[in-house]
Order: sequence, then structure tokens, then C-alpha cells
Amino acid sequence: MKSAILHLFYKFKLLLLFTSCLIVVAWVTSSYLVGTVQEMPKAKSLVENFRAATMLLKGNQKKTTTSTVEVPTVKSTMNHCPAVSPYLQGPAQLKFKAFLTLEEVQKENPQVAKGRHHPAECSALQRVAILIPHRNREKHLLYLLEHLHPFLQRQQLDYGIYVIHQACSTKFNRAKLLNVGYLEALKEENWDCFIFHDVDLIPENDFNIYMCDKQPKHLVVGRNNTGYRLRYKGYFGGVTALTRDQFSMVNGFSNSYWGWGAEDDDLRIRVEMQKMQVMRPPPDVAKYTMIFHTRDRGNEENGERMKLLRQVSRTWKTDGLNSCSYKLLSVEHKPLYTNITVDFSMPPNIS
Ligand code: UD2
Ligand code: MN
Repeated sequence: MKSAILHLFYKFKLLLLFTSCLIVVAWVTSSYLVGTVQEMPKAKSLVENFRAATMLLKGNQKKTTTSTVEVPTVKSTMNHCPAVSPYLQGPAQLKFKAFLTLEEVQKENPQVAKGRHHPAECSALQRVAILIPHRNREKHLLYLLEHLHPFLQRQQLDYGIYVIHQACSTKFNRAKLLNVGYLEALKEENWDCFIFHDVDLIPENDFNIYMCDKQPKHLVVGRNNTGYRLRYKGYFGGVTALTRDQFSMVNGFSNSYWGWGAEDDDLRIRVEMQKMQVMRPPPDVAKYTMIFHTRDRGNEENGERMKLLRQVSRTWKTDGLNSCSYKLLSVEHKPLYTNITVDFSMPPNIS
């Protein structure tokens, strides 16, 4: 009798042990599964964004030999913005109001201060500086600002617009102004990406993303006045996007192109000499309207340009960012852009 009771008790103990084991196993598995399911979308978007950031980084690392490569840093603890912004609208019918004023454009953009803006809901993938060379094109600048601010905000970028204004009546030098823009903008912020932007080109499709890539990007495939066709194979004018490191690797633009033409071809040659390859978005995306204009006074065709182009392989190392001298007249932080005014002294052989 006693042994039967003992046997029963022993069986009961075994059953108890087995059930508690089952409970523990069930609890561990269920909490693990729930955790995984909840974390999936977040993890997926993090991985996607991390990939985008590392693609940029890898591109820089591969090409950079001397300077240290910096990861685009994310200052906040916020999630990265998605690889494709949910606010993009696609092709747009551009409108140019006849009597637009700067005050109106400012009123349309109350959230922009000192030409800068960043998304409130997520941490932008890149910090992008837009550099615009300028003289006597106020109306074009107004139209560009009116279109570009909302365009860049729809792309969820952390951006700043810089207008680099050439003072006085010396021959216009687009390339040197852009070198100045790069050097001065970097004094304010460690920008990841630079967009070199003509004042008269308005992007028609916000899927033309103003971010840099593994290779230098040419953002203008076509424009209204050339039937939206690429002008020639090596064409690199109008709007281009280079990372901080890509631009420094080629020593920036040449400073020697006074007047109109070929400074863009010079930059392409520099890019190709570093074994980089120009990328372009698809033609239906990389479309621009160029506001009509004639050739400006002080920007006459440069007769020396073909000669200069033939010398790039000999001159690029000593003619560029490292030799860009200028007189900085002012840096003004206006609501919609930072205005940098510079004065250049022309070499004696240029008239
Ligand atoms: C083409 C290129 C441009 C550049 C130029 C040759 C395109 C779309 N653009 O422009 O990138 O390579 O040829 O130099 O292919 N600017 C002023 N004030 C002036 C003169 C020029 O602000 O007095 C600035 C302005 O930003 C203008 C840019 O320089 O958009 C280029 O000058 P352009 O528009 O007269 O030359 P364009 O249209 O032939
Ligand atoms: Mn133009």
C-alpha cells in the first residue's frame, strides 16, 4: 500500500516537472516570436537605409587615397528617412509667375531659415549643399528658389542653398565660383554632397534625386530647348552632383576658364582621369526647363577653351581647389539662401 502511494506521488512529481518545463518553453518561444515580428519592418527599413549610406561610403573609400573618409553621420536618434521619400510627385507642369517677388517666395517657405531645411520626421540620408554661380540673373534666381525649396523638401533632404555671386565687372568664371562655394560651404557644415547648379535650370521631376552616389552624377539628360535629348556623349554641364571626396579627388574645377564654355568638359576629364564614371538618371526623370536667356555681357565665349581642355592632364593637380584664390567680400545669411560675394582678380593675359 505504502509503495503504491509513493509510486503515485513520484508520478505526480514527474508530471509537475514536465508541465513546468512546457510552460517555460512556451513562454520563451512566444516572446521571441512576437519580438521578431514587431521588429521586422523597422529592421528592414534600417537595413535599407544603412545600405544606401554604406553604398555612398564604399564608393568614397574605393576612390579616396589621401583624405580620410567620413561616414555621413546621423546626429539624432531618429530613424533614417526612407530610401524613396513618400512625398515625391513625379513629372510637374512648371509655372513661372510674371510678377514674382522675393517676399512672396519667402512667405511660401516660412520653414526655411538661412537657406536651410531638414525633415522633422526622420534623419536625412545625406547633407546636401546646392551651389549656384550667379551674376545679374535675379529673376532666374527667384524662379529657381521658388521651385527648388519645395522640391528638396519633398525629397526629405537636409540641405542648404548657397548663391556664389561674382562682384565687379571682371569676366564671369562659373567654375571658380563653384570652387569658392565648395570651400566656403564646408566652413559652415560638413556637407556630404554638393550639387553644382546653373541658376536658369528648373527640374521638372522630383524623382531626379538631389543626392550623391558612388560615382559623380550628371542630372541633366535633357532640357526643353534641346528637345530633351543629351547634347553629346560626354556632356557634363548644367547640374552635377559630386560627394565631398569625389570633388576633392579631382581637385575641384579648374580656375582658368574665364567667360563661356568648356569648364564642364574639363571637370568630366578630371573625373574620368580618376577612373570614375559619370552616371545619369533615366531620361524621363532627368528633365529640366531652362529659362530663356541670351549670352550675358561679361561671359563671352572663351577663345582659349580648346587649348585649356588639351592640357587638363598636365594642369589638374595644380589648378583647382588647392590654388583657388579670391577676395571674400561678404557672407550673408538670407532667409532663403546664403549669399557669398567674391571678387576675382583676372590674370593679365585675359581681357
Ligand atoms: C551651359 C551649361 C553650363 C555651363 C555653360 C558654359 C547647360 C544646361 N549649361 O550653359 O553649365 O557649362 O554652358 O560655361 O548645358 N551665369 C550668371 N551670370 C552671367 C553668366 C552666367 O549667373 O552673367 C551663371 C548662371 O548660373 C548660368 C550659368 O552661369 O546658368 C551658365 O551660363 P549660361 O546660362 O549663360 O550658359 P549656358 O546656358 O550655355
Ligand atoms: Mn543657361
